[in-house]
Amino acid sequence: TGAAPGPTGTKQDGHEQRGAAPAAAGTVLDGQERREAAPGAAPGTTGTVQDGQEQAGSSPGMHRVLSMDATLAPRDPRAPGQFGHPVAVPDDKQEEAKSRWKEGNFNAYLSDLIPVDRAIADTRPAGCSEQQVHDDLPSTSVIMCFVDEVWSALLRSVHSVLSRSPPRLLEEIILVDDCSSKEYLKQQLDTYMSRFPKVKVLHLRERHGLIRARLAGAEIATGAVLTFLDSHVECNVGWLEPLLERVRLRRTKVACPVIEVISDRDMSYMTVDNFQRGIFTWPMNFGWRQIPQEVIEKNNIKETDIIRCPVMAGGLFSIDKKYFSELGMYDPGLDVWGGENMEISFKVWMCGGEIEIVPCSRVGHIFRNDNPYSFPKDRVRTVERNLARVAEVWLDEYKELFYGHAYHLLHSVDVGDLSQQIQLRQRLRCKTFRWYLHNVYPDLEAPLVKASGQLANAALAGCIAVQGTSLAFEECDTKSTNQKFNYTWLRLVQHGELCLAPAGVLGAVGLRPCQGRNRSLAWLHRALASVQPGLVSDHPRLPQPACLEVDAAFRALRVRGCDPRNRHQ
Ligand code: UD2
Ligand code: MN
Repeated sequence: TGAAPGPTGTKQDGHEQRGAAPAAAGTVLDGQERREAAPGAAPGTTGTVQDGQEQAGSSPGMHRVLSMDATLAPRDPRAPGQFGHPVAVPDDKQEEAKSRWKEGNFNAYLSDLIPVDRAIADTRPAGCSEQQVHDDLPSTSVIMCFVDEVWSALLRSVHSVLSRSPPRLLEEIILVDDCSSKEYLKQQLDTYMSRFPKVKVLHLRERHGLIRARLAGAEIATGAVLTFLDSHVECNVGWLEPLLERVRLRRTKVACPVIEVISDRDMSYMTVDNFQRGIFTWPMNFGWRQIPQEVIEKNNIKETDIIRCPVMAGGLFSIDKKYFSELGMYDPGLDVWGGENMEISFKVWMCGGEIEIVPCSRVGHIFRNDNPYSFPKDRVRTVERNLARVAEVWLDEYKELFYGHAYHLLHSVDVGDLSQQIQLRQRLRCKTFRWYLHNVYPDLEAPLVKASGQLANAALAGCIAVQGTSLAFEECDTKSTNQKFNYTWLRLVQHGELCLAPAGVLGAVGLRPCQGRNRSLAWLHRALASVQPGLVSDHPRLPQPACLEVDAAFRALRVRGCDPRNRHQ
């Protein structure tokens, strides 16, 4: 395959591609029927993507999940956006709406128009409202950090928590203001929130970035469980208890709701396809992937079954507070935005925990196409550096795949001091990334070697061969082990412990002991002419581009300036 794009360019999270369908109109009322039509209790199955879920009758010490929806009979049923319906911008407000888009990279005008406590459709799968949860669930601190959030979106997030969470389980809501510049997020926010005793506002005096802002919130939290949310969400009916139930079941379970979509354009609340896992592709881009239909059928997976995920999206999850602290929380060396979801996911799985999506817990989120706030340093570099930190600490030998897909990072990124993180991993006796791949994410393609085979030149009908510690060019023979080379993700052309390398200024090519990260040993596999791809040395002291070439007279190998017409290259 061709070179995959680095973390550069595209947003690190693949949220935009999230398949979304409008929630059926009137679902609020339909919900009841659906619930009654739900099939009876069936034992869950345990599989790789799924975890057995106890179905309960009327067990002592348990109760049916509380619907807790004060908004089901809304104050103003005819208000725009009520029940999560789409809203249109009036013709004479188009300009205004457009000019306000940048405030949050979504329709801030419409957000202000719809009630901060609107009702939304109960999008839970049939059966969820019958599920039993324990009476003694742990209480939670909800932590929401934000920088320059749109006022009404922030309020709606808070109200959705207040009106749809059992008060007994909601210890507090901690709003961490990550040094916003907007005036209304200062005094006015404190004043508004002062009428809700459970809401605390923490103003950071300098910009921490979302990762360290969450840590600041966690530090003052008093609940047994921490529940992190973004500041532009709407928690749906019955969202909290199913999350806490998982943590209660085992304190190393990290529970994520299904993230539904609040349209950035019309503010409608949309459900998403069921059976989606959080996954990543190289170089650690987050994405969603549907569980294949045959897997669903074979394992008889139901819509309400827990889905185990290789990685979480990042923003919304509940975690036991003590466990989070044992895990060292987040690497505090991660800046601003990005990569922390990979870090926490690898850490949880490799150090004995689990990441789960709980289909009976649903929270809407406004997905934006771009971050609406500025990055103190370059955005792309910030995210890349965060990911490189994660790769260095958690990926073991597989970090070569990360760098292989983001090759430019290999020699340009300064990841900073990692000793604390490496010590933490040792102290926790976490498993290897290889273990993670085999047990948690077996469907990820992660071959340690990128390609292997012969290095042939078609025009001269010969192959490169190793003879002792030097190189020769001879007749191709697929059976000859001397002609077998590996091409690694770090761009090394490797034969055992030896690597193909330009030697000295005269342009001769020989064999040298391999060293993982060494540009002078690296070769880029590039199509130069239309014929076939060749090897271009990445040696920093050779004139670029320098191509691997067969000296036809002496049948020796050398590097020379690339020339598309030279068929010996
Ligand atoms: C996703 C996650 C987000 C985070 C991010 C990767 C979801 C729904 N969202 O991107 O939580 O894991 O991936 O890092 O899974 N914020 C600050 N200070 C900053 C930057 C952001 O407080 O310097 C706040 C921001 O106001 C928001 C939250 O952090 O409430 C997450 O940021 P986002 O909404 O821009 O991230 P998102 O949803 O694109
Ligand atoms: Mn967000």
